[in-house]
Order: sequence, then C-alpha cells, then structure tokens
Amino acid sequence: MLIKRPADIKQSEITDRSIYESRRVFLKTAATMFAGSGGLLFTHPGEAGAKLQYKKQVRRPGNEPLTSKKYSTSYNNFYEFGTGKGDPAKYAQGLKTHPWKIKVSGEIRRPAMYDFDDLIKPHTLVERVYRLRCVEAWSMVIPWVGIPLRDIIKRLQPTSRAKYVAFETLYDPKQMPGQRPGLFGSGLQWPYVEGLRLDEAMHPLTLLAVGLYGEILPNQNGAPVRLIVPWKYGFKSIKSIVGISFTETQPITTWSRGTPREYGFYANVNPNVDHPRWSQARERRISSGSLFESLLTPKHKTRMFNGYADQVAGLYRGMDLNKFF
Ligand SMILES: Nc1nc2c(c(=O)[nH]1)N[C@H]1C(S)=C(S)[C@@H](COP(=O)(O)O)O[C@H]1N2
Ligand SMILES: [Mo]
Repeated sequence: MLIKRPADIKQSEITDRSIYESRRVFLKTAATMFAGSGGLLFTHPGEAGAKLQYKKQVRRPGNEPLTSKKYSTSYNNFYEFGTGKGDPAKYAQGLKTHPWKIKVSGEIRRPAMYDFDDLIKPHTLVERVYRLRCVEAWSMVIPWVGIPLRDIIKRLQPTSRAKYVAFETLYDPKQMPGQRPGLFGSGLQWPYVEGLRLDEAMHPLTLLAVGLYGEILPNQNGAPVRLIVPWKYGFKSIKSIVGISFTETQPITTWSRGTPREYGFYANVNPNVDHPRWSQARERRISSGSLFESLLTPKHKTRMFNGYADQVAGLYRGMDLNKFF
C-alpha cells in the first residue's frame, strides 16, 4: 500500500475513504506505478484515481482537519467546465489528459515541447498538506502530491533575463464547454493564463501538483498537472497546464485582465485588504462533515499570506500590499 494514512485524520474521513476505496476495487485496476531512478514513471498515465508513489513531507497549516476528498473533488472552480461549483465534476470527466504536451518557451536554455511524462519523470513526488483559500472566502485543507516547481525550473535552466513565469491552461472548446460562447459563458477570455514572479515560482512551497489524497488528480482538480501556490488566492493555482513560459516582463493574468480593480497580479491572501465587494477577513472552512455542517460552523479568521507569512513575507518586503494586491 503506497498510501499511509496520517495519524490525525478524523474518523469521519476514514469512513469516507474506506467506502471510496472499496468501491474502487470494482473499478478498473489501478494504473501500474513504479519508482524509477529516484523518480516516478507513469505506465498507464491519465487515470484519475490511480495510486501514486510519493515521499511524505507534511507541511501542515496548524492541525486542521483535512477537507474530505468528497468535497475537494465535487466543489470546484474550473470555469472551462462551467461556473457552478458542481459543473467541473460533471463536465470534466471526458477531458483527455494523456498524451499531454507542455510547451516550455521564452527565456530558457532549452525551449521545447515536452511530453508531460518526460517533464516530471526525473523528479521525486512529495505530499504536502496545504490550505487553499478561494477569493470567495472559503477554504479547503488538502493533501496534494506533486513536484516542487523549483526542481523543474532548475532543470530547465532559465536565462538571466527571466524574471517571471507565465502559465497557460489548455484551450479546447470541444472538450471544455465553458470556453464556448453561450450558455456556459463566464465572460472570461480563454485560455486561462496565470503568472508568478520567478522568485515566487522558485519558493520551496510552490508545487506543481499531479495528485491529491495519494492518487492521480481528478480532472475537475486540474489533471494532469496544476499549480498550487498556498499563500495566494486559489485563482493563481492554474489547472491543466499546457504552457510554461519564462519572461522578462510581468505576464497578463486572467482575472486581473477581466476585472483589474478586483484582482491583482500578486493575489496574496491578505485579511487586511478587502475585495471591493466583500471582506477577506474571515473564511468558511469546507471540512469533512456535510456541506450543511460547514455552513453552520463559525468562520475562521483569515491569516496573512494564508498562514505562511513566516516563510513568504520576505518576498514582499518593502512593497505596499494595498497597491500590489
Ligand atoms: N484553468 C483554470 N484554473 C483554475 C480555475 C479556473 O477556472 N480555470 N479556478 C481557480 C480557482 S478560482 C480556484 S479557487 C482553484 C480551485 O481549485 P480546486 O477546484 O482544485 O479546489 O482553481 C483555480 N484554477
Ligand atoms: Mo477561487
């Protein structure tokens, strides 16, 4: 068994999990995974739910209970599949995530079109428990499995001119109904694009996630590979990445292009800077009970940089965070 259960998972979640797993026994056998030379090889990639092998590196925000897998995989934002929280789980199932190419371009020694498997093969997967806080003032605590982005960037060797990293999601209206004009329309411009400063991308907390709860990412969570930047609002954590580009100038990002007054490039979680239409001081934790239960639970105070200030505040020293929101 590749998955070790953290000792502090609550009983209710264990029940959730064991029900889920016994159901899985009847599903197609999990993809065969084996550790290569320090890394991981996908032999049947792209199968959501297949087990991953990884190193546990728990970086847990406090001792908060995990959000149950049920909610982290059924209450999602992925506007390419509709704007309703339940839409991604419903409409993303047909997304073809293998083979998957990632174009690496810009200020980099060896720009190339990579096969996703080749890009991650040399690296060791790690598990990190991170809280992800949506700008809509709810948050989840999820065990992500991935590769520290810095490991990949070091291998790609950016040039000295690289100051930012730009990311792009797949554009394919045939597979992504939310990208078609009409019924599903969100008003966003496609493809979804995001960006980080190079030092943010190189920060040890920044993860390229390929799994959650020890298993390959479900499509609704951004399969086969998505970003996780735990000290920033959820919209920075771009899903289903097909492009990574190293740039000299600050890249355009989807939400700041759409509504620059409401969303900035930095998007650091900050209880002291309100969204123009609501406060960011508190958040609703989506936990392990029923959604109804989560709604009844008192809100948590939102912490500066989502609780990671001791590790990331230094990146923004001297910057006016009211201006660079
Ligand atoms: N391509 C793309 N990435 C995206 C989004 C999106 O609509 N499209 N939504 C973002 C938002 S607003 C949040 S809160 C997180 C949600 O991630 P989760 O569904 O895995 O919890 O994904 C982010 N990444
Ligand atoms: Mo979000």
